[in-house]
Amino acid sequence: MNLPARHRALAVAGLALAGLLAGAVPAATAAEQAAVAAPDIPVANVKQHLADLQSIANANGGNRAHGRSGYRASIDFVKAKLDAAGYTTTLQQFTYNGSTGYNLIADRPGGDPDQVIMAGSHLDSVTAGPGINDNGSGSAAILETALAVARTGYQPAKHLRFGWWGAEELGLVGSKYYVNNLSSTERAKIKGYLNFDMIASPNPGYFVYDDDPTIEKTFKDYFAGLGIPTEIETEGDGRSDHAPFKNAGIPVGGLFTGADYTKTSAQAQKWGGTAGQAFDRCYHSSCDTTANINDTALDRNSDAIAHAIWTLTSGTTTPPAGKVFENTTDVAIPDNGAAVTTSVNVTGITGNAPGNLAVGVDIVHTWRGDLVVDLVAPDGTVYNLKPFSSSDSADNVQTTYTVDASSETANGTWKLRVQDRATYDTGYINGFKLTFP
Ligand code: DTR
Ligand code: CA
Ligand code: ZN
Ligand code: ZN
Repeated sequence: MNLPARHRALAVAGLALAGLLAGAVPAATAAEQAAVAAPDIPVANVKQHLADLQSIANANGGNRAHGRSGYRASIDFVKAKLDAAGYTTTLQQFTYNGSTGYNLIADRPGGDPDQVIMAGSHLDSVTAGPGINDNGSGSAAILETALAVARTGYQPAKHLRFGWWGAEELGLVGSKYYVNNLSSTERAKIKGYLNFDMIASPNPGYFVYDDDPTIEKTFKDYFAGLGIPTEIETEGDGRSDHAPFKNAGIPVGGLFTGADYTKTSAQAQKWGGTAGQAFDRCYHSSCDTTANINDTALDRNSDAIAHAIWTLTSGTTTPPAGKVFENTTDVAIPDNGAAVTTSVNVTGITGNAPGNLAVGVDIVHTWRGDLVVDLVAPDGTVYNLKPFSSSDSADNVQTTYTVDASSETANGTWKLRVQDRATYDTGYINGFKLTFP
């Protein structure tokens, strides 16, 4: 809108009044507020949780291990944030090696109680150090995702539950205790468990657990949409907290960026980083501090976690039919400036795109009338999704467009192009998603 902010309110009032007189100015319809892609998880927030866990270790003998004060302080830290965000939290106690251990379970009120989707991470460290990658990274990422569910007001169709496990380093003690103490009825309600243990290794790989195919596909399609290759996690099923769930017959999945194994030259070719060096040289060491985190891996995996939780808790028992290619990296839109783009790399689709290509657009921007939004096909063909409109004062473009892209080859890089053509309102691209039937 090309009016100074101080005049905008008057303009809006004028339009509203005109609307009342001449039929209401159309507010965004429910269809226009169609289901929004999972939000971008701000990596700065995740890093702040890691800094807080580092401070806790510093104040408690340098670690956050089972039976030590640093672990209970970590539990209290996470619980306080979840209580404040409206979660129903439960502290489950157990004893191991003569010390009291704790699992923290957090339930999001609502959703189908007979269909539970659970995400978990172990919160304990080894005694040698603060355990920021192992496993502050997983714990902080699911904490921020839980806070994002509350922040956005997302209402999962299925019941969403989170778990932070104690004494994983001593043999998956906390998660085993939790699963063993589920009644058969409660256990049968858990339709999926997602595990996140070491998701920001400094020399990262992008590994996806090859257990439940639906969960695996959800993660692999997400990374494919970003053009990031993944590998199957092959270090062994028994190596983290998904094992007790899998042994109980619950579908499991998860993400991993590698521990003390060495990155090969082929892996360094596809992911960058250093061949011949461990994914995490500080594994189970005192140097596993906030300096032992790869921010890009933390960001990508946090966003992948949110994508999976939004997808798997939606009304369908499987991800949307077909292949989804999505990018949730934020892109700032310059006020009254040059167009910006975000893209997805479509692979594995034979032939042309469909006549009903679903284009999910999520743009956070005041006075959306300023914006022109286009889909640009791999060959450069432009499909206008939204024209400039001097009178559309509503905020945000969060909807799914259907485009006849049948003349386009499906595979390749598709772009969402956005330009702000008036001053005084700003925003950013929050997400772009293509769904092929
Ligand atoms: N046992 C985990 C680290 C670990 C090793 N391999 C995997 C595979 C999948 C997840 C985690 C791991 C720990 O030290 O916490
Ligand atoms: Ca992010
Ligand atoms: Zn460990
Ligand atoms: Zn771990």
